[in-house]
Amino acid sequence: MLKFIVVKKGSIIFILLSIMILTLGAVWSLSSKNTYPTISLSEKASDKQTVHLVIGEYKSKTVDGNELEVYRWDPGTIFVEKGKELELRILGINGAEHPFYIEGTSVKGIVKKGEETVVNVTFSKEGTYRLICEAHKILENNGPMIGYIIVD
Ligand SMILES: [Cu+2]
Repeated sequence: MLKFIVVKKGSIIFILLSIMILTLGAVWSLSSKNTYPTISLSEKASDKQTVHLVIGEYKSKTVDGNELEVYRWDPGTIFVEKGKELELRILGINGAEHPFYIEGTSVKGIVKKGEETVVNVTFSKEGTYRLICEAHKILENNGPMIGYIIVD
């Protein structure tokens, strides 16, 4: 047996108004002035790309009391455009000093605790370049402190 749902004209108007209010609310909340883009949308094609990194540390103890410690670039992987100048701004938070180089380039430097080190590099070839801290290259030296620069 068929059942018919009787909807009054007033109910339809109420439902349509509710949908409209919800839609307007969603649009308003998404366009809130307190948000900012996570990428630099305003950058012109010719501008350099700036990436901020910090040096952090993970620390832990095993059940038998051994301390584990590793230094990290944060973020550990960055994406950059081929042929566009990259300004890398690295802030030292954990660890006294981190002498580093970028594999496949002549870029090298030192990041010290509480200081920001700035290096500029332009990659002309696509690929993955490793940002390596010479002091913390391997597990035995509180590493691997290796970051990845993906050029595309
Ligand atoms: Cu290091």
